[in-house]
Amino acid sequence: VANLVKSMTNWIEILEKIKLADYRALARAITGVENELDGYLPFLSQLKINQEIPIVGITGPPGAGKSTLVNGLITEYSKLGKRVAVLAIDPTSPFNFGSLLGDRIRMSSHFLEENVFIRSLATRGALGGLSAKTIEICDVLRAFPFDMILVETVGVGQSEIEIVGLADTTVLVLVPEAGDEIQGIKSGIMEIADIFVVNKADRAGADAFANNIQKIIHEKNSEELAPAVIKTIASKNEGIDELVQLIAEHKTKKTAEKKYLLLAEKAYRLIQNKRMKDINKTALLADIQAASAVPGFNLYQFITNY
Ligand SMILES: Nc1nc2c(ncn2[C@@H]2O[C@H](COP(=O)(O)OP(=O)(O)OP(=O)(O)O)[C@@H](O)[C@H]2O)c(=O)[nH]1
Ligand SMILES: [Mg+2]
Repeated sequence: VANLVKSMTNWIEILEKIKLADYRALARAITGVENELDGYLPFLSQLKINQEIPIVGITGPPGAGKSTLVNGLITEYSKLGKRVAVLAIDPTSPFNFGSLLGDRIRMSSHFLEENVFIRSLATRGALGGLSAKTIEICDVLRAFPFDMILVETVGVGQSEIEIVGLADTTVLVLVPEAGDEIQGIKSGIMEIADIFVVNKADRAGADAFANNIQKIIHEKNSEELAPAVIKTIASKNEGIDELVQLIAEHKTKKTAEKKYLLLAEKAYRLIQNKRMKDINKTALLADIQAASAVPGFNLYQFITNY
């Protein structure tokens, strides 16, 4: 009991400090939520979450240039005096924004320290996939006075679909070489993106690829609802200002309906996680091993015990 009280006192302190834009408290809160430290649920219920802070999901295949784009976006938003949080989920390459930023922008580190918060989150293998604690951590970030939250996820299959339930705006980053994968894109990812970015437009085939995407989009959507397609060269900071513009426009266009849909989607996932909480995968494996050794084992009978 003493321990619990102690950590609760901590949480209250953290809560107060987050309101005052204390980055260290924010980092501690995220760690606490990520590891489900005692008292994290009451902490979450006490948060004053600003739903107006936009969450922009940046997704796409490995190496498409997502981090480079995020870096460019940070630069643009910083120029506009905005405070930005970046959440990198399961980054395939170690995040080294320090060096990225050092190379590309000669911005005072003081400014960066005050206006940019970067955090990676490992969720691979976690029960429930991408959203293990992503929703909660984004909400912690929205209790802090950020102007914008960027979430980078490597999109291979399910994860880019999941980002849609989280982000207000989903940016799908593709590269011209993805041409042969366009079939795969058609069959699902196509529906999720609000903005298509054809990055590495310095490479051959970018125009043809962008036109191809345009064609598919316009077959499926009315003129008004068709997602935008732009070409960028993230490594040269080309097209970033246009992307900033498109993100802002999408925010204004976003309907109230989508807002409720998003909230319902998040609630669904949180409830799902809550209900599955007592299911231990390792124990499940052991149970099923024992049970399936018995002749006549039936999976449907087996799960009725759960
Ligand atoms: N030619 C060219 N290279 C680029 C461009 N944008 C990024 N790159 C390079 O592509 C490589 C991958 O870029 P990242 O930004 O790390 O890509 P990512 O999508 O974040 O990669 P993961 O997080 O590992 O999935 C780097 O070497 C970048 O310098 C571009 O517009 N043109
Ligand atoms: Mg990356």
